[in-house]
Amino acid sequence: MIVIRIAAILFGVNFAQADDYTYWSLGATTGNLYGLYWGSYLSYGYGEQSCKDKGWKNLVYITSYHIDNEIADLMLGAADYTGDYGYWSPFIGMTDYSHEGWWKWNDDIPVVHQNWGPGQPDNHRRNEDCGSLEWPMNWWNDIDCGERLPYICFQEPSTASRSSIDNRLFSIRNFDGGKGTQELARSSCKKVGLRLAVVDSDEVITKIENSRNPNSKVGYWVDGTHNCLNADKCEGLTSYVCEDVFPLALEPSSQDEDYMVGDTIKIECTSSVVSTVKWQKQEGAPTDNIWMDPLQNIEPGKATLIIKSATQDDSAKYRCTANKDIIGQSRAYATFVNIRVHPEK
Ligand SMILES: [Ca+2]
Ligand SMILES: [Ca+2]
Repeated sequence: MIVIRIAAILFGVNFAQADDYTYWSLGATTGNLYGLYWGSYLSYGYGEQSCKDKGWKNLVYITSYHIDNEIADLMLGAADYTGDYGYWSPFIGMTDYSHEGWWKWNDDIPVVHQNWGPGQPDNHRRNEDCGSLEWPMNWWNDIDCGERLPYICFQEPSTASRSSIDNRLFSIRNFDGGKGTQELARSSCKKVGLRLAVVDSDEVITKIENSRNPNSKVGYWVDGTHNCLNADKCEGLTSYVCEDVFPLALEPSSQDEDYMVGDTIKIECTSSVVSTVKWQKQEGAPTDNIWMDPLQNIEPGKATLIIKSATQDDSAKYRCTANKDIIGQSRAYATFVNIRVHPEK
């Protein structure tokens, strides 16, 4: 029987200088997740690309007044978070550059719901083809696409909150100074580029419970259908559980582990987020933990393991790894495939 375990695991977290500041909020009505980025100001095209590279759908599409309200919540939260209550003008995902005056959201969705500021869009100097949000007015302006601005990314709930349990990563953390509130737990997760774990199924509870020290009697703050786990009362807790917002998924192309000597083996490993992906082969005893780079073809977001004429020496555990950078931290993910090369009969 062929069994492949696809386990995304977290095996390294490096803390480095944050250079991509972000603030997230979950839309109360739509379930969309929004992220405001202000670490590096980008032109419209680079902002759009940055959203996609980070695993978001795109720059935000504000297609209803519900989303206007959710964006207001995001911006109010970001102001509180940064202490900056002044003027912000982040890019949103709309342009009229293909046809002057015909505004569209990036996926060619016509702009029906409108929230323009007074006198906008005015195509000032005949050179304003990209949309921005003007805060705290919370209305839109058309602006030069080459301006460098903060930007708002979004993700719809299908992938924001319902990604496979295998790919969701949770980490239990302790408050620096003893006890803390759920609100402090939320902001502590955000500070390291995570969110307070969203409990939306029993599987999530099982996964978190399996990752805690079984002897621990400590309760944890979470979000979602429960406010805390492992505690009689949700108060005075010293720990909380953070969750990666967009866990990176790695998918090997082949479910086939068994080969014969002389076979050609090609296994692609594809990442759900644009990142550098690479195969490694385990050498020596498993406890030595030595990983070497085998022959492979590396492209953005994908690596293809190539074994041209397999020998029994190629029998080994292989891992496909990728890194995701978020708020100046690098998180490493891996998925494993065991290859067995059998002698000819
Ligand atoms: Ca225009
Ligand atoms: Ca304008």
